[in-house]
Parts: sequence; structure tokens; C-alpha cells
Amino acid sequence: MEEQRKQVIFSAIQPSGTITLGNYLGALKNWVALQDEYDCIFSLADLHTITVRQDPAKFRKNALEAYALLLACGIDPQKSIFFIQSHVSAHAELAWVLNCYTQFGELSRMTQFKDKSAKHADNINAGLFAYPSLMAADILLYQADLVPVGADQKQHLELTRNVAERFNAAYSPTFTVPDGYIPKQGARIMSLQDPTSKMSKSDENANGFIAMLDSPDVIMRKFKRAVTDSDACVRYAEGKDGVNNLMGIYACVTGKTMEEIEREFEGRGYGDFKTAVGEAVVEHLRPIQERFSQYIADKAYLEACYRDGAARAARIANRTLAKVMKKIGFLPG
Ligand code: ATP
Ligand code: LTN
Repeated sequence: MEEQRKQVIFSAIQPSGTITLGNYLGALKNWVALQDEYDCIFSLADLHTITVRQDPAKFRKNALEAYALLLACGIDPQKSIFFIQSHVSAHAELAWVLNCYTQFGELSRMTQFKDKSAKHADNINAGLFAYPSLMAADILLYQADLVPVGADQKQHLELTRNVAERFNAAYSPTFTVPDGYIPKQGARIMSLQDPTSKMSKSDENANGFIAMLDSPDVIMRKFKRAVTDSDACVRYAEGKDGVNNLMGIYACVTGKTMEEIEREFEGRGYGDFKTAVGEAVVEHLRPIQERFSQYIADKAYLEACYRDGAARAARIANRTLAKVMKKIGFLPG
């Protein structure tokens, strides 16, 4: 019997700073779980990162550390293709082409562009504006069926679908039109300092996020300072954003249900609860941090890994790019 083709999954994360517990519980942990069931292609979207000005030395360091950290989280370069976006030139090339099939009006409506241009008012560059075309190129180059993304990226994915359908209709079927993938076990982790906004790696208040590489002391301190409420009762309920968030984190790392957590802390104060959440997170991150230290010490292995990933990615990407160029009518070189 002919083996059925596995569906293709593509996703990416920017090496724009230190990867947080929010990124891990909300995205990376799910990526790891998808690797057996799907043909997965994962990328570090470093071309996207320069839409915001980067210090060269820090940028280089962040990218290498992010690569090592994703391996440490369980991205398996044997099962999946795991590469760095700037190493596969087809991304920038297709992005240019897709820019010419994307309308100014469409890009102007993107809420991330509006948010980021408000935040970086001194550097509203064309790359920031065209960011979604590059993201569309990432996805469409690999004929991805499914794209796991958080709620903040849904608008970009919708634009990707529109551009793909437009191109297919103008020429002939060229791109697979991708669907969003909403993980069965989704988690939206909020800031420890402002539990109404998401935990974000670019938060200027480092107490708001847990970085994956924070030391146990720092993790315990950040949880002890986490914002809660004056109710003094560990209960999942509307209006208790801080406690709900801590319960969500505790549930994710221990596998316990909300009811089990409520029972465990019945009659106990927030102090005990925060200590327990901190300790559970420290234990959960310990093996990841240990593997990270091993990977980051072995530059030769990391290099071999991302080179191999880029070579495998480029074979697929170049095939799609060649088709696109031919259909548009570029004279073959
Ligand atoms: P930045 O602060 O630079 O915007 P970020 O921390 O929001 O970065 P992204 O690089 O935009 O992270 O997102 C990477 C992945 O992590 C995406 O799939 C996104 O949905 C997910 N993610 C980011 N923050 C959270 C969060 N707090 N909870 C759950 N998932 C998250
Ligand atoms: N824009 C995404 C990162 C990203 C991505 C992608 C996600 C770049 N290219 C392609 C999915 C598919 C972000 O900032 N989270």
C-alpha cells in the first residue's frame, strides 16, 4: 500500500531576544509534539528580526543561542528540518516577488504593523511594513498545509492565504493554501507583572517574563514578585488574572488540572502557591537548561546542524521559487 504523504507543517520564531516561558509553553512545546505526526519544517526567522534595529554582536549571539535552545527543547534535526531563515536565499527572493502581489491597503490594515510602528516611531521602515510578505514567502516556499501560530499572527496567515489564492488564480495552481493550526493544548501565558498583557520577550521589565535560561534563583524571585490579588485564595475565576495565569503555568508544567490545583492549595496562602509554581518551573526547565549548556559549548555541532538544515530546506524552497519565476515569465538564466 502506498504510504500516505504526511501533512507539512511550517512555523518560525524570531531570535529577537531571550526566548521566554510564554514562547515555550505557547509554541515550542507544541512544535516538539508535532514532529512524529507531520513533516515539520521549523525556522529561526532572523530576516524578520532586522525590522527592528539590532546590535550586530547581540544579534549573532541571540541567533546561535536560540538555535541551541530550540534543540534543547526537543526540536529534533533528524525528524524535522530546522534551519536559519537568512541561510536560504529563496526567502528574500520570493518575498520580493510576493510584495508585487500584495496591496498597500492590505498591508496597511495589519495590526502588528500599527502596533510596532507606534512602538518604534523613529524607525518605521519598509521592511516592517512588508513583514507579512516575507512571512508568506516562508510558508508558501514549503507548500505548508498547516501553520501553528498564536492569535497575534492569524491576520498574517489570512493575508498569506489571500496572496496564495491570488497568485494561483492569476497563473495556475502553484502554492498550497495553508490553514492555521490551533494546537489541542494551547496556552497563552501572561506577563507576571501585568497579567492582562501577554508575556513577551521584548518587555522592558524583565520581571514580567521568565526567560528559558533564567537561573533557579531568578525564577523563584520573579514568581515571588508576581502580581496576584487581595482575595488570598487559589481559585480559577474571572477577574483573578494574576492567579489564573500562575495556575495556568503550574498546570502546563505539572499536568495537573485546575480542580486539582485548587484542592492542593485549599486553605493555603499565595506565598506557598508562588513557591510551588516557581519550584515546578525550575524543575521543568532544569533538563532543558542542561541540554542547552551542552549544545552551546559545541559550536561545531551547531554549525553542522544548521548547515544541514539549510541545505535540506533550500532544496524544497528552490523548487517552488523556480516554478514561480517560470510562471511569471522571467527569462531563464
Ligand atoms: P516579541 O516580544 O519580540 O514580539 P514574542 O515573545 O511575542 O516576541 P514571537 O516571536 O512573536 O514572541 O512569537 C513566537 C511564538 O511564541 C508565536 O507562535 C507566538 O504565538 C508564541 N507566543 C509568544 N508569546 C506567547 C505567550 N505569552 N503565550 C503563548 N504563546 C506565546
Ligand atoms: N511572525 C512570526 C514569526 C514567523 C512565522 C513565520 C510564523 C516568521 N515567519 C512563518 C509562522 C510562519 C512571529 O513573530 N511570531
